[in-house]
Amino acid sequence: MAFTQFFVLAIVAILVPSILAVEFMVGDDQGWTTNYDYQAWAKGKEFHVGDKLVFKYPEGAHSVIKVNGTSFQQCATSAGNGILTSGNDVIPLETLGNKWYICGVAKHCEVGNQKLSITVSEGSSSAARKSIAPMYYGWITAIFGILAMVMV
Ligand SMILES: [Cu+2]
Repeated sequence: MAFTQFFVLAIVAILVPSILAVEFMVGDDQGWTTNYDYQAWAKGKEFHVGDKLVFKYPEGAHSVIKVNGTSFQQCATSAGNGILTSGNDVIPLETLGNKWYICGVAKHCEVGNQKLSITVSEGSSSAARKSIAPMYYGWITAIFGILAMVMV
């Protein structure tokens, strides 16, 4: 019995932090494609460490390459950066600063403007986070409290 409770609580403790992270569907309904204004899409959005970018597209139609600022400007697709091609590419934002992503297929970047640049900032300033974070710490406290009781 105690083990079952522990198991359930452990799962809750693992799942709850995922609520804090935001998953950004790049291009929203349009996904990752050509002739879409990704700068307009990114404008007004706040990206934080722990969030994720999801690039959705028909497999084989596009790709996602993380590049530096210079390669972004030039649409230069050097192989060393790693290329994602699954059509459902999830990129966790792990560090602060500017991130650049381009499509490596044909001239999608040059001609189709299939490129995205974002800035990952620290802190959690969005309203949603502010309301969720205290709830999360409340949960953790409750979980440890119940765990302590169960363990006795
Ligand atoms: Cu493409």
